[in-house]
Amino acid sequence: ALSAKHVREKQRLLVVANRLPVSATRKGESSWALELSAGGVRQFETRWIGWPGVNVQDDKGQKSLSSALEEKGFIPVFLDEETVDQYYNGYCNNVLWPLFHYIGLQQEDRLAATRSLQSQFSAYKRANRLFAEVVLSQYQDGDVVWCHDYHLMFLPKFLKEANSRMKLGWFLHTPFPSSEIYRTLPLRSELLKAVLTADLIGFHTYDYARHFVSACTRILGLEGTPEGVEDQGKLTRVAAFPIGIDSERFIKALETDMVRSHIQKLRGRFAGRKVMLGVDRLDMIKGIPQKLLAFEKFLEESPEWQDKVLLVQIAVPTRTDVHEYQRLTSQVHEIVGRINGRFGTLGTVPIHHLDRSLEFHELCALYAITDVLLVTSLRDGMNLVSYEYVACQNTKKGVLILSEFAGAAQSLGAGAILINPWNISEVAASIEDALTMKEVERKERHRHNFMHVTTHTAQVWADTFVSELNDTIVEAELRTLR
Ligand code: ADQ
Repeated sequence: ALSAKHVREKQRLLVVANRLPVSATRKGESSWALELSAGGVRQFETRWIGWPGVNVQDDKGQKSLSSALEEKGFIPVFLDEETVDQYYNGYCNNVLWPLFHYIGLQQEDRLAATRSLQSQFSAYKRANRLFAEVVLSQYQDGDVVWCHDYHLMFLPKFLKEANSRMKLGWFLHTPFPSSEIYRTLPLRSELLKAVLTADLIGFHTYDYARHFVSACTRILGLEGTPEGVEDQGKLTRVAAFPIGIDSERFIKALETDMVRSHIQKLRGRFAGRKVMLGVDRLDMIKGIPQKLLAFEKFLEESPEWQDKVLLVQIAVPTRTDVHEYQRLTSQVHEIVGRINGRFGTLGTVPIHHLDRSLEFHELCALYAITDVLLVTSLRDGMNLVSYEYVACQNTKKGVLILSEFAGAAQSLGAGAILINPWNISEVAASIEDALTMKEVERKERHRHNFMHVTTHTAQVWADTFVSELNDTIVEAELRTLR
């Protein structure tokens, strides 16, 4: 018979991301209120490692927050303000984020940024080292480690240097740009080599994976294979793992009294008009000005719709301290003001624009009553808002207008109306098509999308990535035995 020590315990998964999926508020010297927002991976005991999003420098604060978090399986990485500024605001958000989204920072901004690049890059590495130290303090033999996103491209390297047998995956949530864009990054090779130390590298789409492999072949001179990238006989697997949402959570929420009564309220408020919706973080990549201009063009060209349709645009401000983002906010406000001035009446305005985030029940109700969702991202890793909308549309069967530059276009393309957000006339025409689409067609398109969203869930995504990571290791071990 097996003795107790031979019975295998659940394998552990360490998920490492810049931000812990939690928001922590200090209530006293040693007490904290935590709001959690994370699932796990089915067959694993999951631990989360990341920055808690608050600046805590005193010992008492760090100790008490650590123990509050650890009870929930969260391990904090504390970063000081200087590091957050240089690593997070600097290298991550001002260098990698725009580059990965093909955002041409104005020449002069990019030139000015070049001067601080080296110190930001050092801070980036320093922060990645801090993450590595915390991961190593938690790591036990046999654990699987899953690193996330562009904030942590050095983490695989630091971890493998400390323990070459660690099973290690890295997933990018943003697009990976064409190698012709990527190669303009001054420290392009170091970053690529660091990521390549992982055993499995994942992207949302095949295109992003292909761009990454091209960058490795063209910049590092390595060999790209259908499996991934090969360097002196060592293969790093590269593949697409499209993310999903917890669709059940949305579907169940629609049955609750809170969401139902909210739906009634919204229906009353918007009675007699078709509702179009946009839900985005107020970010350059989301194409909010383009969306507004397309809506304006539609109202101009289809005056019969002017008092029969409205656009609700929810735009959560992010990075409000950054100049470019302030400029975007004013630009959006100016366009909204102009359109409402042109097409509004004493009774109502065509655009309802909110600069804030919504509670979950408000968001679900809004998704449920919406006739047309407008996603006009100029680049977007995936875009989960489009998935959430589909999950909430089983009754109404509304239409999704989706940018071809969102990763979601690869998965929801057959059910959505795909658009190029830069072509304002095309988007305006698509709005008309969406508003007048016959029910049979709406049902058919929705059926397709709903099937995808409810089967390709976040859970399936995580399970698939992690089990592929496990298989990759086994294959590599077999190869070395041969
Ligand atoms: P994001 O750029 O944040 O994510 P997205 O995938 O659309 O974009 O997810 C946004 C999330 O925030 C959604 O769950 C949405 O409900 C929520 N949200 C947005 N606006 C909100 C509001 N006003 N109120 C409340 N909630 C709001 C990054 C990449 C994406 C990629 C994801 C996941 O940029 O391309 O799909 O990671 O990998």
